[in-house]
Amino acid sequence: MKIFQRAFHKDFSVLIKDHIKMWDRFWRKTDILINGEGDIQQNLRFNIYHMLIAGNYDDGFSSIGARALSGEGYRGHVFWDAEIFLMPFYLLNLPEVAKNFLLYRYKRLDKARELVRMEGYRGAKFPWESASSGGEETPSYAKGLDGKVTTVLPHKMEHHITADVAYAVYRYYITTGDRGFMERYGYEMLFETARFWASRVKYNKRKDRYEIKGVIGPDEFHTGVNNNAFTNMMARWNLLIANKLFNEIKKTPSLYKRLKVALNISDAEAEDWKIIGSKLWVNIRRDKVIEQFDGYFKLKNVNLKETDEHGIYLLPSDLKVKDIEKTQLIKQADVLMLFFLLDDEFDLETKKVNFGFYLERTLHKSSLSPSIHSLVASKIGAFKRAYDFFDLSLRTDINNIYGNTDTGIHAASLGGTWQAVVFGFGGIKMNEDGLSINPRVPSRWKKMSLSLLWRQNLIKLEIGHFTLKIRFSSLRKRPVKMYIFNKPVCLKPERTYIFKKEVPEYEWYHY
Ligand code: IFM
Repeated sequence: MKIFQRAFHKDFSVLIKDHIKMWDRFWRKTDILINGEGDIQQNLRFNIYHMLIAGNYDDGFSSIGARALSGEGYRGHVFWDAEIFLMPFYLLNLPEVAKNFLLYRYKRLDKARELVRMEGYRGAKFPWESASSGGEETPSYAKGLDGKVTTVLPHKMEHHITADVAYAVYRYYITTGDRGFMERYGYEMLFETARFWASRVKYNKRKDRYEIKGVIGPDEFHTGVNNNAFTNMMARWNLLIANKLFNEIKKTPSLYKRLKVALNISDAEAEDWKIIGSKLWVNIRRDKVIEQFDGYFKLKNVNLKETDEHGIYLLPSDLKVKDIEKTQLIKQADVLMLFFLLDDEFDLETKKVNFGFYLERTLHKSSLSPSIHSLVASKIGAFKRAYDFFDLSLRTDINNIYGNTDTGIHAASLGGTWQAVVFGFGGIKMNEDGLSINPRVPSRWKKMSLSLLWRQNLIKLEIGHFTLKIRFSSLRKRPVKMYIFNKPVCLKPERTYIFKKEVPEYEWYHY
């Protein structure tokens, strides 16, 4: 309000000058320069522009809805799209906005506590679709693939959102190093979400393992499934990180005492998080294929053949929409999401085998799917696929790929596409012990240049096929540890370093 009042009293010529200056600053911070083909640069800027106009810092009053600021689709509701798909763009460019995403959730933590109490669980559980109050806003009906309105159950079952928010909290912490945030909000969010999972699991005595029954994973074609691998692995991560952090804060007795008392957590409860997390069940076949949920392998395997003009598999004409759930066909990346979020927990072979397996079964009926496929394809060296999926994701709204851009921009695909460029092609990874950069620039591009903020260091990168030029400025003037082309290095501020990559790895892996 104050900003508006001040603006009203200013001369237009001053306002326009400030406006241009501000946009200039935004673009200098966030632009990615591509020396490459066609309209890629323009389309990427279209993506970045839409993220820039939607990003805000309002002390957690709002977050970003599934259609950003451009339309009324999903009634402006906030999904996991915000923390998992969009947030990384802000995190590495405008961390205050990323913090705002998390404050939005924190300010609704009491509501999330109320949600679990109503369902007989403990801790806090975020709603699948969230708006102003923080209550569950998901409608119980939606249009199916055939255009018919049917009842849906994500509000009752799509529980992975709770671990997704927890994951974003920790990602914010390792990227910014913002301990103040953790002490005021972050630990509480991680402990309360772990508590939810600890009450949500069921112990299978006969098999000595914990299970999570009756959920919907990212693939919304299959409802009420047991042990969805993505949900279980994310819950496991949530429980284990909460246990680790709980033990870590013991080194700061005042904080430990304050949180223990405020949240009524005993040491034994935090130990249980570790035990439950370590025994959460995920079925991995001998050939390393991860079963999306219990019984998935027994479902009918449909041999997809025909594709549309974008190379996406078409639903066979003799398959009725109501029968999809009886098949192995999936709506969007589900198991593959694990390689994107929990990369280090899987070896390369597991990633390759699963990519091949699920690629043949995915219909990409959600705009969240192509960018994740691009990212995972980059990780396993399937570069042609990585590029094609990136290109498709990039054009989601410019080319109205899903036919519903009139209801708004697909926000998750904006952020997902950005991540396909920065984390996929740029090979950037935020690890606890340092930033890792292992780029694989597409063969069609000469180079790409970008900058990012890592723990208050502004890092500028120029990435070619064989070289990586890097320079950073820092208020703290301290050297920074990084991993470049998988080798540990310690770089000093205000110096230019050039690293050489020995082998270009174009398209060495084919799918
Ligand atoms: O969050 C997504 C979900 O994964 C698939 N359906 C659309 C939602 C909003 O974009």
